[in-house]
Amino acid sequence: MRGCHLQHPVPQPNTLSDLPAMFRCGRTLFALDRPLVMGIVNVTPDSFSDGGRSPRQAIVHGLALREAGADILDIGGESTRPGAAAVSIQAELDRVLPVLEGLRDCGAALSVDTMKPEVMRAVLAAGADLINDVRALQTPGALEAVAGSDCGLCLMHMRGEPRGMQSDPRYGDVVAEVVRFLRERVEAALQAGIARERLLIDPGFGFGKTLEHNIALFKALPEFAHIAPVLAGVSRKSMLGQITGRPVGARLAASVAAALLAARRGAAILRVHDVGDTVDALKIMNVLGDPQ
Ligand code: YH5
Repeated sequence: MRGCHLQHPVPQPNTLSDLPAMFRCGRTLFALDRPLVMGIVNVTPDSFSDGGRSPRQAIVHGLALREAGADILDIGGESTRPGAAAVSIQAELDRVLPVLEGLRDCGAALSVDTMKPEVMRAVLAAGADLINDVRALQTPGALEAVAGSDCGLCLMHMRGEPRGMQSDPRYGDVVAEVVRFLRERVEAALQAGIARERLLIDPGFGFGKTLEHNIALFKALPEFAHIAPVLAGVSRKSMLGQITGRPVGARLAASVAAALLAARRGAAILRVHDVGDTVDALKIMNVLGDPQ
C-alpha cells in the first residue's frame, strides 16, 4: 500500500488555499491532495507524553509508525515541553543522527525537530528531508543553515521560550497575532531565498497558549491554510486533557477526533503519536464522510 492514494485520500479543499498544492520536502514532492500523517519519534530519555527512548528503540518505533502508514517521521532529540532541560548540540546530535541513519531508507520522509542551526546543518548533511523548528527559524543563523538545501521547513508559532511559556500567556487577538507572526516568518524565509513550496506553517498548539487560545486557533485553521499548508499538532496535548478530563495516557480518542477535525479544517499534515489509529479514522472519514 506504500504511496497508494487509496490509503486515506481525503482531498484537500481547494477553496481553502490558492497556493500550489505541492510540498517539497527533500527527497519527496508531496501532492497535498490528502492529509499527510507525521508520526512522532521522540529520542529523549524523559518524554512524558510518549515514554523515554534510546536511539535503538526510536528506530524500532519509527519503523512501526511507517508500517502503520506514516508519510513523515518527526525525530526529536530535544524535549520542548514546558520546563524541560536544555540539551547541548552534541547530545542532541548523538540522539538524532543514529535514528536518521537507521530510518533513512524506510520510505517515509524524515523530519528533525530542532531549534539549533548547528543541528540543522548536521542533519541536512546526514539526509534529513524536513526541519521542524518550533522557533520558526528565528535563531541567528537558522535561515542560513537551511536556505541552501531543498528540505521542507515547518515554521511554528511559540509565545516565549519552552521554559516558562505556559505561565499566564496573554494576547489581544490570538488568531490575528499568530497569523501576523506566521506571515512575517514566511516572508523572512522567502527573503532568504527559500522557495514557497518548501514551507509549512503551524499555529503551535500548547506553546504559550491557554485552552481558550488553543480553541480559537483550532477554529481558525481554515484561515491559516490561506497562508501556507498547515501542520497541526494536538496529539495527546494538555488542551485535550482539559476538555476531556483525561490524563496523557488516555487521550487516544480525543487525539484522533481532533486530528480528523483538523483535517476537515484544511490541515495538510497531522503530527500524531498514534499513526495507525489516525490513518484508520482518515479512511473512515474519506469513505463515509461528507464530500468536501
Ligand atoms: C507541534 O505542535 N509539538 S513537542 C505535550 C503533550 C503531548 C505532546 C502533555 N513539536 C509540536 O508534542 N512541532 C512538539 O502532552 C511540535 N508542532 C510542531 N511543528 C510537544 C508535544 C507534546 C507535548
